[in-house]
Amino acid sequence: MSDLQAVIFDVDGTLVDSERHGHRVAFNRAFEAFDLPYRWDEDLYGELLHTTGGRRRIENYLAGEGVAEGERAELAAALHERKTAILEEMVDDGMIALRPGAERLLEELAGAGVARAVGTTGSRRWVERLLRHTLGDVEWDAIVAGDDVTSRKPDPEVFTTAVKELGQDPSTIVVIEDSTEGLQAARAAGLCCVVVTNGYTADHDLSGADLVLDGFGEPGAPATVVADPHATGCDGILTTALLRTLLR
Ligand code: XBP
Ligand code: MG
Repeated sequence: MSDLQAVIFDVDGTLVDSERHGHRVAFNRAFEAFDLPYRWDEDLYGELLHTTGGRRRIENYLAGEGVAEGERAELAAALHERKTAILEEMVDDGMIALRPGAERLLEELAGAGVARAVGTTGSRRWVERLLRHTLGDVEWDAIVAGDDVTSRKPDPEVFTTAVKELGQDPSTIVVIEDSTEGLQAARAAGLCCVVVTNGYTADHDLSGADLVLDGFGEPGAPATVVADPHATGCDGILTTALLRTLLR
């Protein structure tokens, strides 16, 4: 039975509940700055989130709005550049906060000698700023962002890249994700996956997860186990006292 050696954390929706009042607001402010009429309300954004990667999300939306193909790519890139700058300001203003229990889990993993990594579709520019701003003293063993891969979740490239950088046996690694796309990416990379749901992903198809929780929990306020399917035989590491106790 291999022991837990590393945890790869997703960012958006997992370490931080950043989409509804973070990214979505930044996208809308970018549309406004370009005098465009588009506004993504909370419900629409929940649907758009199934396209991972903000620039692709914009480009696909512009296609739906009838913007000509030749113009779409350039406009999406310019809008995404502005959105990223706005998000960096939101990070600096402390508007993107850690989810409850995330910092404690990271500290206790470090105390147990478990390596910690990040595997996100988000852009490195704001990801590194956010990690510095919220978890400045965490020494990450690997950070893989959307810029570092050619294919985004549910493609496994983010996680296969993180596994390479960690240099650990995949059977000793757990991914913590929030969404169906992230879960599919982890499973396609052959990794165990724990899902912590949020307002946007509680109704996602999370079949294939090894454990589904409604958050990280805090001492005295444990997370609720939404599903405990042991779907992929990761019991060898999921039942380690550390992970089970911390995540329950
Ligand atoms: C979530 C994403 C990202 C963010 C927006 O990433 O799909 O695209 O929605 O960030 P994850 P960018 O859950 O993998 O952290 O605009 O920088 O893409
Ligand atoms: Mg996510």
